[in-house]
Amino acid sequence: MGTSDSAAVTEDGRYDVIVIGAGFAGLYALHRLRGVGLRARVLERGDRVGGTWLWNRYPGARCDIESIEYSYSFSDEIQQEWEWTQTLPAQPEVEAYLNFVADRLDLRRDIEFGTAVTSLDFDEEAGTWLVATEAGQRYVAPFVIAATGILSEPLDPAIPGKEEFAGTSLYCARFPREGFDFTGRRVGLIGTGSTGVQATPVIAEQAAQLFVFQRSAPYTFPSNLREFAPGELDALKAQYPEIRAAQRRAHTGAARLSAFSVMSSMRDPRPLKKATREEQLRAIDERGVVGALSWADVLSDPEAGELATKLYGEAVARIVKDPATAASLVPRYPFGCRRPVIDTGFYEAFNRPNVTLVDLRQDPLRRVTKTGIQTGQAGYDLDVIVYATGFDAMTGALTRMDVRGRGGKLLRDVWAAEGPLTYLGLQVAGFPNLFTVQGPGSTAVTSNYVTGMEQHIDWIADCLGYLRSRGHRVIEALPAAQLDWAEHAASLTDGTVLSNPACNSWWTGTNVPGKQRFFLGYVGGIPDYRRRCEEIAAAGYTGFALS
Ligand code: NA7
Repeated sequence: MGTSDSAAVTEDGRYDVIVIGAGFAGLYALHRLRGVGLRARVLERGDRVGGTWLWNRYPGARCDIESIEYSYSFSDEIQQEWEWTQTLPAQPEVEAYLNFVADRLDLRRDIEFGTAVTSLDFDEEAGTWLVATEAGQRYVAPFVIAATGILSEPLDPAIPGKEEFAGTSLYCARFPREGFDFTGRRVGLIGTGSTGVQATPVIAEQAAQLFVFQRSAPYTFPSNLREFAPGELDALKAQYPEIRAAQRRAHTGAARLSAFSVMSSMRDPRPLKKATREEQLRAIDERGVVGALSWADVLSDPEAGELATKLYGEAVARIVKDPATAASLVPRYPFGCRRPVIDTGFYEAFNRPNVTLVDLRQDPLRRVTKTGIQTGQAGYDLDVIVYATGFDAMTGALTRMDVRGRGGKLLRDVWAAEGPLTYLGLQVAGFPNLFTVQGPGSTAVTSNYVTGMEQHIDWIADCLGYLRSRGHRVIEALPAAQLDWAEHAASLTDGTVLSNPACNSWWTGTNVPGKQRFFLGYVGGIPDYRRRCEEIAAAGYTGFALS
C-alpha cells in the first residue's frame, strides 16, 4: 500500500491518535488522550476489552502480582469502587475489572472491536501514519500508540504432526470462551512456563489422566493465594496512598508479593557459600523452595547459583514423592535467567495418581500423531492436547504487522538486522510518531506491567501535549540516543546471569526460532527509569528530534 492512499481516507477515518489494542494500556491511553483534548480511536482485534486478559482464559489463569498492585493507580474512585475478591486475581476477575473501567470511563464509544491492524505506513510528507486493517478499513493519524501488549502473540510451536491429531487441540493463549470440560479425558499438556504451571493442578483435578510434557523445569514458588478476609480489602483501600507510593519506589513496581519477590528477598545479606549445611537446611525447613534461593550471592556468583539449584532440588524432593519425578523437576539453568513463576499446588499435583511428568530432556518429543504424542521412547494416547508453549514476546505484535517507517523500511527488517533497538522502549529511530508502550528496552520484562505501563502512557500523553503546545508535528528518536540507551541497558546486565548464553526464554527472545538473542528489558528498576524519562522530557526531549 502506498502512502498516497492517505489522501483517500475520509474525515471519519482521521484522528489525532490511533491506539492499537484495548487491554490495560490501550484503555488508559484513551482516557489520558481524552484528558489532553486529543481525538483518539482505539482499534482492537478482539470483540471486547481485556487484551491479554481476554485471550488467556485457560484453566488456572491468574496474575502473579497482587490485585491491589496489579491495577490502575490513576483514579482513586476506581480503586475504591472496585472489589477484588482474592490476593492474586484470576483471569475472569481481571477481565471483569477492565470491563468495569471501560464502563466507568465510558471508553467503548471510542473503541472499534473486531478490527485487526495489519499495516502502518508513515507518510513522510504529511507526517502522518496510514493505518490499515484486515477488513480493509483505513485510518490516518499523526500519532500511533502501539498498546499491543508484551505477551500477546502466541507461538505456534513447530511440532510435526500437530494437525494430524484426531482429538481436541487447545491453545492456552486462545482458550475457548465457553471453557472446556476435561472430566474423564486423557490430557497431554505441553509446556511448563507460568501458563503450564498454573494449568497443571487445575486440569489434574478434572482429567482422568494428565501427562505434563516438560522440556525445561521452572523455578516456581508457592503463592499466598487466598480470599480477602472480611474487612481486609477495605483496610487496604484505606492505605492506597501508601501502597501506591511504595510501588513507585519499588524496583519492580510491586512492593507486595509478586513473581519477583524472591529476587527482592535476595537482598538478604548472607551469602549461601558462607552458610553452614545446618543453615542451608534450616532455610528450606522454614521457607521451602524459596529458602533455597533467598541468599545474597545466588544471582551474582555462578557457584552459589549452582549450590542454590541443588538446595532447591532438595526442597522439591520433600514435596514430590517419586524420586525420579522430583529429580526431573529440578531446573538445569541458573535461577534469575528467566521470569520466576508463582504456583498453587504445582509440585503437589505430581503426587496424584492421575498425573505423570514426561521429562523431554531425557526422552524428547518427536511428533504429534493421530492418537496422541510420540516421544523417542514411548507413545501417549490422548483425547486432548493443551499447548502452553509461550509467546513471541515484546516484539511479536509489531513484527507481525507491516510497519513501514522512513524510506519505506519495515520495522521487522530493521529489528532483524540490528536487534530490537528502541530509545527508552518508547520509540524506534526511523519510525517517527509511533510510540511503543513498554517496548523492548523498557522495564516491562522485570516488573509489574501495570506500573510501568501507566508511567509510559503518562509520559506519552504529556509529550503529545508538549508537542501541540510548541507547534511540533513530529517526534523521532535519534539513532545515536537509541544506541546509547541500548548500550546502557546492556551494561546493567553485564556479568549477571542475564548475560549467560545458557539463559534461553522469552526474556532474551531465544524461545522463538530464528529470533536474535537480545535481552528485551531494562533492569535499572522503575524508579531509576522514571527519573531518566522525566529528565529527558524536562530538558525538551533530549535524544529525540522534534520538528
Ligand atoms: P513460557 O514461559 O515461554 O513457557 C513456554 C513453555 O513451553 C516452556 O516450558 C517451553 O519449554 C515449552 N515449549 C515451547 N515449545 C515447546 C516444544 N516445541 N516442545 C516442548 N515444549 C515446548 O510461556 P508461558 O505462557 O508459560 O509464560 C509466559 C509469561 O506469561 C510468563 O513469563 C508470565 O510473565 C506470564 P522451554 O522452556 O523452551 O524448554
